[in-house]
Amino acid sequence: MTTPHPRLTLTEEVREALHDGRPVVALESTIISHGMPYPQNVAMATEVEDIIRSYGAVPATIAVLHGRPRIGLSPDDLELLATSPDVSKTSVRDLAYVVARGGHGATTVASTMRLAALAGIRVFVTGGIGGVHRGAQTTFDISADLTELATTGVAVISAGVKSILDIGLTLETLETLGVPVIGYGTDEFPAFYSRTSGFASPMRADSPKELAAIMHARWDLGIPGGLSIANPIPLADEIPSDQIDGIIEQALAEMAQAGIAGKDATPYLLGRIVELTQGDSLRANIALVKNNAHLGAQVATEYAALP
Ligand code: PSU
Ligand code: MN
Repeated sequence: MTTPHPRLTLTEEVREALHDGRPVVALESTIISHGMPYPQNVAMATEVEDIIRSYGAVPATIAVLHGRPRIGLSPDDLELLATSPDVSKTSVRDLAYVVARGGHGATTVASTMRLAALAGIRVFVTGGIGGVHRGAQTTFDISADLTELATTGVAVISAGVKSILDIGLTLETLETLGVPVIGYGTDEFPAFYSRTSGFASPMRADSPKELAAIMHARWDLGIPGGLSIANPIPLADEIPSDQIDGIIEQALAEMAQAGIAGKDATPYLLGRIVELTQGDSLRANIALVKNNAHLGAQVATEYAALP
């Protein structure tokens, strides 16, 4: 491990783990600041870090604070991200702007991947990735998460893509971009709240070891870019698609009515779905992130153990 990039601030715990080649798991912060309400957001962030530590791996939650990209955060940092209105949703487009102005930024999947890669972290756990929005034929709204997966070498563990997005077009775009999409223990691509989506998963793996082997093979072959590992929500926590689909349709219609678009679309929809499900979607969201943390810690451990 070379010296950390001078723009990054790493916690001691993360710096030592990377130096020693021990497993480190990156975590994003948009999910905290703009993906869940307080106080469930900070409770989730803390529990997820604890799950990763329970495997002997080190969590590295990533954000920009006072203009410094931070790899690993303190409990006070998490509280700030969970409560402050001065934290902007920061994708790759926004990173330089937030850094140069000394602001606070909650990083999306795309910018978290970029900063994780800069720090030398190869495994990243989140809830859901962004994708091709419904109606993208006219809005052109395609998340930078997809283009980042095409270029930055980090394995992203999510519970798939929720049906606020066009799942079919998202999978097609990932194929075009050369991104492997691997269902974990499933032949069907999962749809975040639901274990099923009606779309086949292009690839399948059944153990953390297999996943680590695919990561290793890709990068050993000199293929840049990341991998999307899709881990279905546990059965006990799932909201079946026939229950959630109508609510998603309603939230989408209300968003169109309100004229909300662009970077505000995903936070608006997530918040509205929590309201319309009276918190059921939030409970499912927290459960699936924790489930992904269990898998991510094991994948990072297997990957670190490779020769
Ligand atoms: N999906 C969720 N929760 C989230 C997000 C997506 O269930 O918090 C966030 C992630 O940070 C993701 C971002 O990278 O939304 C995508 O936003 P956009 O579509 O504006 O790129
Ligand atoms: Mn967008």
